[in-house]
Amino acid sequence: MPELRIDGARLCHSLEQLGAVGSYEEESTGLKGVNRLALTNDDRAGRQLVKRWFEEAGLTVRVDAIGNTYGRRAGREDDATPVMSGSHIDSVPTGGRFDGPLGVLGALEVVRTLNGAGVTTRRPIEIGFFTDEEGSRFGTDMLGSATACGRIELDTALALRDANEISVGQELSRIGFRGSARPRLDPPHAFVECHIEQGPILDARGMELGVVTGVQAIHWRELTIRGKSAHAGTTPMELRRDAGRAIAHIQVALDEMITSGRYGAGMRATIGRITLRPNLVNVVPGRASCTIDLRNPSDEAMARACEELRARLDGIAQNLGVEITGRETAATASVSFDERVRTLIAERMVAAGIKHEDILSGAGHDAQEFASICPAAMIFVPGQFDGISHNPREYSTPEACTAGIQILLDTLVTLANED
Ligand code: HGY
Ligand code: MN
Ligand code: MN
Repeated sequence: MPELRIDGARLCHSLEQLGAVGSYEEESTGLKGVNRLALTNDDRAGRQLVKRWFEEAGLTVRVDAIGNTYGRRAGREDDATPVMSGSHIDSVPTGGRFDGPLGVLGALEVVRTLNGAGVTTRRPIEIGFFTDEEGSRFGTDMLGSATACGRIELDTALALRDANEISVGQELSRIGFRGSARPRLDPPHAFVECHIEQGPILDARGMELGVVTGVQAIHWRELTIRGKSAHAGTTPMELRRDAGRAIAHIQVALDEMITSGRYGAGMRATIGRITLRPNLVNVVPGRASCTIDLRNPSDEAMARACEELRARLDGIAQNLGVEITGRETAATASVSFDERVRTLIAERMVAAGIKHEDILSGAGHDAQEFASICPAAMIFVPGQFDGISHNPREYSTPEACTAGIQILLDTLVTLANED
């Protein structure tokens, strides 16, 4: 087996090219961000570009009924169970160039390197990108990979609607990515994803890469608060039913739940989106909505926190005379990645003399869906500027990206050549 070295310049060039699709200039800084919201025209353009690259790399491409797009590289024993790798190319509206594309284009770089070396593996290798990993538009994260691995039924996924009541199914048809392949995957031999850490830990500890131990539990909720609009000057406080004030109380309740320590040091809560109506300076908001994103490494603590949150919401509604209704939009239990594959990854990092450590993922990833059907694991690449992500400042160095994808190649080739 010739020594296989990925082409870091080619990888970074592909990241630049894809990063230019759906790019925008952040007014305040002039920085280039990425807005490839799921199933928009920009997402379509990104999908078409990567799908063409898959075809140019000689892969057999298929698109499934939820828009997941796979490229298959034949193995010597082509009916052997494939080894898989991939991630997502949709972004949050204020995204960066690396979140998702590093895993998709890194897997493509592995294929391009094998092609260049004329190396065939025993097992087939399948690479892909999954629909709407971010959940920013249709409300639930890992939509495509969850459908591929069976956590979400296809019909449920297709029926999800965005804020304008447009469904996933309609948009997939509109952008030409509503494929015919069945979305439910047969369990692959293994699934490995390379992704940026999206946080400050690895860089702060001087680590070059991370071996991901698992993903923490995630719980998303959308709340609607109904009160009564009133004049801000003439309405005494005790007569108000202020929907906006309810959100302030919810934030204070979440703060108290976190600082109490009742749910462990790892508990995190975010109210990321707030809308007020009529949203005017001199009118008490009669209606409001907000999202709550809870994260916790412990499923048990997450369940207790959700329980207390429900009770807190009832109390706030009663005290302020408002109605609070809500729906859970995402709920994934904590996931542990496969010991054997993690060890295999760590051994390659040791052999390459790469400083690395184990790390729990704070963010959700497609690999966590695969953990329910096959041995799955992840490689983390550290980011600069405290690892900021979901932001135009998102940046990982070419050296870090190259190191991460080189380990991805070494790992995938080992897995694809084993019995
Ligand atoms: O929200 C997350 O953890 C991921 O970025 N979808
Ligand atoms: Mn991601
Ligand atoms: Mn993300």
